[in-house]
Amino acid sequence: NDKTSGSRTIAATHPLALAPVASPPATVDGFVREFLLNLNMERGVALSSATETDTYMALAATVRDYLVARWLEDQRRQREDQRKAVCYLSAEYLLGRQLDNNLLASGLTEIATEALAACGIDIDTMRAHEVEPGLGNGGLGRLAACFVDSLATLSVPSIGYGIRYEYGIFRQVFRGGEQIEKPDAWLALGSPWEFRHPESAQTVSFAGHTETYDDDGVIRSRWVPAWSVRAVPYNYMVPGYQNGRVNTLRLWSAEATKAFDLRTFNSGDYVEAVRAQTFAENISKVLYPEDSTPQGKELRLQQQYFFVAASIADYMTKVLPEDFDLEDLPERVIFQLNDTHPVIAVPEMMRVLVDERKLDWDAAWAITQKCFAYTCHTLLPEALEVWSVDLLGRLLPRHLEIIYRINDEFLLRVRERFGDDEQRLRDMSIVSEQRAVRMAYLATVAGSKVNGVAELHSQLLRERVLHQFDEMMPEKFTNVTNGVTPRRFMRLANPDLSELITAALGTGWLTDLERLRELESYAEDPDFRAAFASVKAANKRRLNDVLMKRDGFEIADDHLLDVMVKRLHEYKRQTLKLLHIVTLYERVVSGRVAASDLQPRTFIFGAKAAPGYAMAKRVIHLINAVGSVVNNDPRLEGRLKVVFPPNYNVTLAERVIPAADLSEQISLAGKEASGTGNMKFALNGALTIGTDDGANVEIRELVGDDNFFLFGMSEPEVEELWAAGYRPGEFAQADDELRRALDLIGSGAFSDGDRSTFEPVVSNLMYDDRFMVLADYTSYIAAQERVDAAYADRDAWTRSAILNVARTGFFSSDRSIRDYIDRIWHTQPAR
Ligand code: CJB
Repeated sequence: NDKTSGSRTIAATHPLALAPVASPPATVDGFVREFLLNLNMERGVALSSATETDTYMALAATVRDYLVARWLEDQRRQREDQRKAVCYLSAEYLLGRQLDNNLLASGLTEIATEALAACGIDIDTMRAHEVEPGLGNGGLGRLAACFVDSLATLSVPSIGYGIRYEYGIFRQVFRGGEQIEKPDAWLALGSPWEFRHPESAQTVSFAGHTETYDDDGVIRSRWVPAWSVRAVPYNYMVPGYQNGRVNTLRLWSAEATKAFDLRTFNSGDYVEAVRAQTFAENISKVLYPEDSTPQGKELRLQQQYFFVAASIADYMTKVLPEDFDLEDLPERVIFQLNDTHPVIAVPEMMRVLVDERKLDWDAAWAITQKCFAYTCHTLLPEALEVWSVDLLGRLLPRHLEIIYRINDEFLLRVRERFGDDEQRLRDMSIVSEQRAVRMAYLATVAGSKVNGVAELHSQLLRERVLHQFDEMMPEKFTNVTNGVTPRRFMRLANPDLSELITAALGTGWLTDLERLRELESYAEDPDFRAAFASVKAANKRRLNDVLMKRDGFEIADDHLLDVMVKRLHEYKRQTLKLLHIVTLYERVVSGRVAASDLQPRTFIFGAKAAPGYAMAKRVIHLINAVGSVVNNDPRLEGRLKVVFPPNYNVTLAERVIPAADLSEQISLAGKEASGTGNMKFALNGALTIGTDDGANVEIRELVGDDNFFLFGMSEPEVEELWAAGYRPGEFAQADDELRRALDLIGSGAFSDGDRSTFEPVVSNLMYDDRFMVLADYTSYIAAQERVDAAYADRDAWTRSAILNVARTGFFSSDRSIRDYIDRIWHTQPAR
């Protein structure tokens, strides 16, 4: 290029430019040198005066330095090879801490440990220093984080797109046993893992109006927006597990556009100019803390459109080559919609193709339909997102027009196929009679595939929620059962178990988790069982140390550790667990059972409630209230203990799960789409007590009935009881102990005699009980008695625990990603 200046030509042929950077030598000395360089040059401090934050930041920068060369190389290759890529669109990524994961992935853990020790630094203090990025609510966000790990580990060309919330999921504290939400200022000290790229910002517009114009004889529509913001990308490296692959997670942050600022500033209104900036920045300010219950708030729609519009623009203008023939787009990319949150991407893609790239509608629609696929994560009707036509029309007028046209054409096809069945047309319409856009329907109509997240869930999606769509286009529907990354949830969370497994099976199982099957024979080996049991015991002590330090809770060695950690939601039925605890308590205080006859148990809860979800918050209060009575009543002789550490998050999960004996997965059948905590517990050798719901079904099939405590109604039984007319009071009448437990709560026994505090919980169960807690109570208590009996034979229990590990390798997120590739994406691994 003759415009290139002389110096630029030299720079372009410089060895460093050709082979971007060389990683520092992977030796202790090399690491020390790089670390000290970072400490001096990036933090501007000497080792002797460095704070913990300084050393943590320098350490993170050092790990980054080892990964960057691979990252740049992978990007270069992808540009060269242009393989079909996955763009994973997700409003949430619940990443958890990065340091340890990135050390493990790059194979640097030991070197870094030694190098830091040589500098007089204990690497564990560095681990503890990291604030986890909590950019998600629960299962859905954590699944996205597991998936980007597996995508990198399987070398799938892919980009994860999302939002860089300035405040992630709120920090939970308890005051008087009640939940108080505090802002999660995870960026207060800055994140060492991100690369900000203001020069690659995209402009995202909102509101305004649409108009038609004559484009050389063709009448076209265009959008004349009223305001816009800048979407600034922050790139995060996502290293595969020891495979040299580094993928990208690109999270968008909202900033004011210059134009916006200047215009107001020139008008002389300084205050207004600053207000504009605040307004723009609000878009990525905070993660909505609602889980499974969308609120239909305008800012939320702004967030959704903000990140998908930026992501599509990024892909189309920065990732795709300039001269790319858009007809070939489906061979080059698939956008996976993680639930309905990013579904506005569908009309956005149509707008880009039709209005901006000037394709005709049919061609654009054919491309769009092949470029999207949709994952549904729920069955709860109230969780299916809808946006009012009014709001959409105000915020995204052109998109609303496009949605109407998509709907018109779709309904024509329905009519062609099923005739003038007006009821069916109303039922299947993307725009409901309440003038709301049903995003799940839009995604189903637009997507090449629609998947549920466990076998039962996918089946119920087809039979119930999207039944008429399944009738019309059955080929679209498929299942991909969720999975979890064994790197974080086994290797990092449970190093002792990992070592024991490696000693038995050799290496390789972490990326081929079905190999855990080979442990089956070890379950029959008494020495292995003893070793396994001592790993579990050590994990309990480790948890004890963490909880003692964190919250002052003690975990007794000889207690069965019974764990229920997940979001607080009525359908998950934390109240059923509470009724069990209250029943055990009531048996003793009423004198019907001697405390000495109780199997000692510690119940651990972890749960955040959406701040606006009053019943959920009351249940949190009740758990704490029951805990403070049970834990302090001498009549129990310390044999029951309720522990509810506040602010359950990924970091705490990594400590709790490996220590658990019993995993509580007790949702009403047909309500939990999959669950992923259930998989993490089984893989770490906890036995499950659970209903036939979500992925529990598949866990039980794999581990066998002897190694799983099943209870409760099946999904068809639930339906049958509803149809017959469910009256919870009848179940209370029929079970004396259930009535006693409810009465005890209602009597104020856990609220200093005040009957009103928990009355709403009790009357909700007695007179409404949407999730049929009372109907499943008797069966649950019986199953818990089977648990006690089984735990009495500790060696047999350990054998079952080993079989749980051995038989649940299926639940690796690597397998999930392979299923996505085979059933939905049809992509090839990178070179
Ligand atoms: N899920 O975490 C959420 N948030 C939602 O808004 C809807 C569903 C959960 O997704 C997980 C991952 O697929 C599932 O395992 C879980 O059952 C579901 O509740």
